[in-house]
Amino acid sequence: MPDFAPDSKLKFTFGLWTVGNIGRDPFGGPVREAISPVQICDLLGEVGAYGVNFHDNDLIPIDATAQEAERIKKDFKKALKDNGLVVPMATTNLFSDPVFKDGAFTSNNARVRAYAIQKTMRAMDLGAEMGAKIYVFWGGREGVESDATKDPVESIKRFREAINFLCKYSISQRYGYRFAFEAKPNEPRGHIYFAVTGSYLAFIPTLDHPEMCGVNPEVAHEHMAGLNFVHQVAAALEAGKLFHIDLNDQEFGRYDQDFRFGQANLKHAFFLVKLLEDYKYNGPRHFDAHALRTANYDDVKAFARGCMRTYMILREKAAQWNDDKEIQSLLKTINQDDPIGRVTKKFSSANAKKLLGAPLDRVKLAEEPLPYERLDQLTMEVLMGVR
Ligand code: GCO
Ligand code: MN
Ligand code: MN
Repeated sequence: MPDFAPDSKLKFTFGLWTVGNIGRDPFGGPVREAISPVQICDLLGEVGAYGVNFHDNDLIPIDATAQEAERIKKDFKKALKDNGLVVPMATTNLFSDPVFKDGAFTSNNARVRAYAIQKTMRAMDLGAEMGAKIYVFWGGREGVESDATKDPVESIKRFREAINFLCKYSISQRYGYRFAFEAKPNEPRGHIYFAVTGSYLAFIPTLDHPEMCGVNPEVAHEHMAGLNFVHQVAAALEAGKLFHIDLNDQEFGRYDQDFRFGQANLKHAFFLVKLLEDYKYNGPRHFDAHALRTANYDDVKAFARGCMRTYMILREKAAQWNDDKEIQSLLKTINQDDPIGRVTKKFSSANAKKLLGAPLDRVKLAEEPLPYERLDQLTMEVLMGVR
């Protein structure tokens, strides 16, 4: 029996804000004592994580003095080293402070927009200092409760202006960042702009530096919108734009839950892991989740270990599925190749003529077997551990 220990090649990461979450929710205050970035690194080192990510203010409080900031950075760098952790990704907190109550890059106030860009430049400096090469943009407050309050077209233009400016800043500083946009349909705003990953995939080609920009899809966010997350990730992968991924779990139709990876929808989690492994995704696998509000720090460790272990187990299950002779033979039956397929690969008048003359009998075609019941049951049996 394999031990399913976290494999550093899979780059399992956690944010300071994830294992450091103190369990506050809209109905109640904290249930866990806050622990410092150094203590979080120790915890992550203990459970075997590969890296740690942060928002600027997870590491350095927004009101810290320059002296305090220097001390915090020094301690953090030591904690990274002591625990063998790297920082693959950094991001900006553009949502907690009251200044961002009506958005950051899309605020109606030009001075708030300028402050948001300035804060991001400083946070990019901080991320680069810690070695981050991926910079995430999650527009938590970029949205509205009422469309009376902001012009949605103007908001897209404002967001583009900010990103174009920041791409050029990264280039001018030689930071080598790749930007990853994270979509979410709602929470904390009633309606957040760029609601799904596909919205960003359409936005990226309109930027000055599309080659620097990709996406950071999150399981919970697409599930909140009732969408198939695996398909969103597939679209990003196919476009060469999957730069980062936020793994967690979420019941459909509920509040933003940020559950442990695989906790709620095991079958979706399986197909997600299978997709990432089959297509050799090699970016960080970031668990943007937090432990249940009932957890103490021992249970927080169980949560972090559980995220990684579930991924490792599902990876093994995906390999088993790919090696299963019966499953493979069913896949062969289903995926029928035929020389006619070559004709539609490329349009030419000769191919158009060939296709028009091809004897394609719709009644016979509809009779071809599609043993999907059998295939799905075998998949479930792999997952349930009886194969
Ligand atoms: C959320 C988001 C955030 C972002 C983070 C990084 O629902 O709150 O998932 O956790 O991922 O701010 O930008
Ligand atoms: Mn989220
Ligand atoms: Mn996230």
